[in-house]
Amino acid sequence: RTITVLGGGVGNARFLLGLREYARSLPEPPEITAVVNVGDDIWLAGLRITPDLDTVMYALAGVNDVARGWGRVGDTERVSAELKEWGVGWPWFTLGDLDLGAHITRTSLLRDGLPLSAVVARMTARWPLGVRLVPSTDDEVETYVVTDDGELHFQEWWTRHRAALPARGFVSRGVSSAVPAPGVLEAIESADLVLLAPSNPVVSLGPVLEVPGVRDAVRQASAPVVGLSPIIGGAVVRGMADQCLTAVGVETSALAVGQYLGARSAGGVLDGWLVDEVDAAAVPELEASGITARAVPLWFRDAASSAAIARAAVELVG
Ligand code: GDP
Ligand code: FO1
Ligand code: CA
Repeated sequence: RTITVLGGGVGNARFLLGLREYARSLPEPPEITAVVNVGDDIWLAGLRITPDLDTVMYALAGVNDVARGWGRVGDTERVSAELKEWGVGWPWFTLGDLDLGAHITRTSLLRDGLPLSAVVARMTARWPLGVRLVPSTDDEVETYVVTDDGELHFQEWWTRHRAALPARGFVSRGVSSAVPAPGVLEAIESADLVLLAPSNPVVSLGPVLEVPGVRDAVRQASAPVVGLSPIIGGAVVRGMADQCLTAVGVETSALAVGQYLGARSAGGVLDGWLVDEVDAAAVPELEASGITARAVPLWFRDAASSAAIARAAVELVG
């Protein structure tokens, strides 16, 4: 059996930890492939930074900074302080010393001519992750935020402005000529189950599905497609996804996000949608829109609760 997961950074990483845990408890563990968003990626200080891929890689390797949600645990910022003195990079964007090892390695391999997917395969081989990571595309497709004062890179809007500048929308620069990375369409088409992680639906899942061919592959997959709500009780569990939802006119609720992704039977991407217990009232309305729904605890608290969430997602649509 094979399971393919689409997602972004933190929400995706937490879910994948649970899915890996659950998979390992099965007599025949499925192979897991994660197709990861590259829309947050950026060139900074001459280096290619890939936040969502790194967040997932570090979390699965057990070397991530759990409290902060990005970068390496126990990292230091000596080089970053020097970059500030030199006036290179962004003063509000910290590249940790250990983290810089990854950015230098990635940039070096890219400059040798390797596509990003090959770079990710090389770098993730350092640890036994138990999940194959694939970028959604090898092309540079970066998310820009449309504001009243023009467009700015998603990373500047998110980290410098903490998503507080009113956003009118998001654009994936270069997406129309992008192609899915090798293995992406195959992973979706040949999977026994496709899962949408509880990721930011607008700037994590959105840019993955927007790569030409990916949304159609999900819509036409022979496997069931099941998503997990990143919204619990009308609030984002962490982060600023509510600002992104507001910008695209979607209410911050498990029901609205499920309907935004939509039933596959009605032009969307979902067969099933898991919501938290506190959102149980949304289940009948979701089912009326053609989405199989169930309410279960959706907070990733520890290995056991995360594995139980993964199991509920795997078992939602038979
Ligand atoms: P990012 O790229 O780092 O922003 O991470 P993702 O896009 O993969 O996921 C971000 C989303 O994860 C946030 O909007 C949160 O709502 C969601 N999230 C984080 N922790 C939890 C959790 O414990 N349970 C659920 N259901 N969602 C979570
Ligand atoms: N987030 C911050 O809020 N401040 C930072 O200085 C910062 C640095 C950073 C460096 C590498 C990396 O992979 C991620 C980093 N992040 C930082 C997280 C990142 O900006 C966002 O949380 C994600 O792109 C949203 O998914
Ligand atoms: Ca992200």
